Amino acid sequence: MKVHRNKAIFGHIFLFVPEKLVIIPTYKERENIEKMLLAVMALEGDFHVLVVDDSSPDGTADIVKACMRDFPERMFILERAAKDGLGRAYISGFHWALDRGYAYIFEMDADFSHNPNDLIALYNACVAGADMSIGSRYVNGVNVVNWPMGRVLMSYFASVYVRFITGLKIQDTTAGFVCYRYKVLEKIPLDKVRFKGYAFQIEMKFTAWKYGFKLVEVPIIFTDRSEGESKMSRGIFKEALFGVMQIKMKSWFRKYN
Ligand SMILES: Nc1nc2c(ncn2[C@@H]2O[C@H](COP(=O)(O)OP(=O)(O)OP(=O)(O)O)[C@@H](O)[C@H]2O)c(=O)[nH]1
Ligand SMILES: [Mg+2]
Repeated sequence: MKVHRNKAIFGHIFLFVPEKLVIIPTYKERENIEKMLLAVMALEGDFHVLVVDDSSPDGTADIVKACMRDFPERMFILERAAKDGLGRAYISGFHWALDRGYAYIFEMDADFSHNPNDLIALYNACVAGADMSIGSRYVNGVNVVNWPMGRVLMSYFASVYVRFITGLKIQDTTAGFVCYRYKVLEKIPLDKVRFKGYAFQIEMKFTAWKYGFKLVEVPIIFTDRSEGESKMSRGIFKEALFGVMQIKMKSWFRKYN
């Protein structure tokens, strides 16, 4: 059942339609997920969580389901049959969130690179007028902890490159810590989004910007994962490198209205 936002606003008053949903995609996050879920549950402001797990072979989903017993109204899981990339996981999560009428929909990694306490700052930025707020590593210098210098430089210059090609006026174009207002995800044709990794993050920001939505960066400190293994791959990097040009070229033939 699709709950339209105007109905949802009505619902806030009469039916208590929930407001904030944090989507956390997981693949093999056994070491992190329980701690992360509890950190979000402990925040002020009744955040809900949807974990989108791609059948992690390490039992991540079982840990989530055990936690869900303690928070049946605020914690949910969407299980997908196979590992299919973070972009696709988010798209399924977005549909789930739109169907339920959440007003603010967040993206966040499971590995504590994003500090769950910063969800509140992202939320506040949207309440203050942003349509999409972005937890940004590069808005006040470079705020990345524990990444090797090579990876910091690569990520920083990737952002410079993306700005150059796309014209997007965002410092951290590949950021994956985001809050969308409902209307942004409702507007973007989600089934046309086809990238899976960093290019997915770029495409979402670029498309939101092209539709005229207001993007605001919120400074955050990003910390490298200390538990679990990295899923960063050459494929994801290549997708971003060439994907940016595709995103730009496709925009010449696309109408944003
Ligand atoms: N559902 C799903 N989640 C994924 C997939 N790939 C990565 N993730 C999750 O997406 C988030 C970001 O992935 P990371 O592996 O942390 O990627 P990264 O931050 O670029 O690199 P590292 O922190 O070095 O691993 C984490 O919560 C992952 O568990 C996937 O194919 N499917
Ligand atoms: Mg990570």
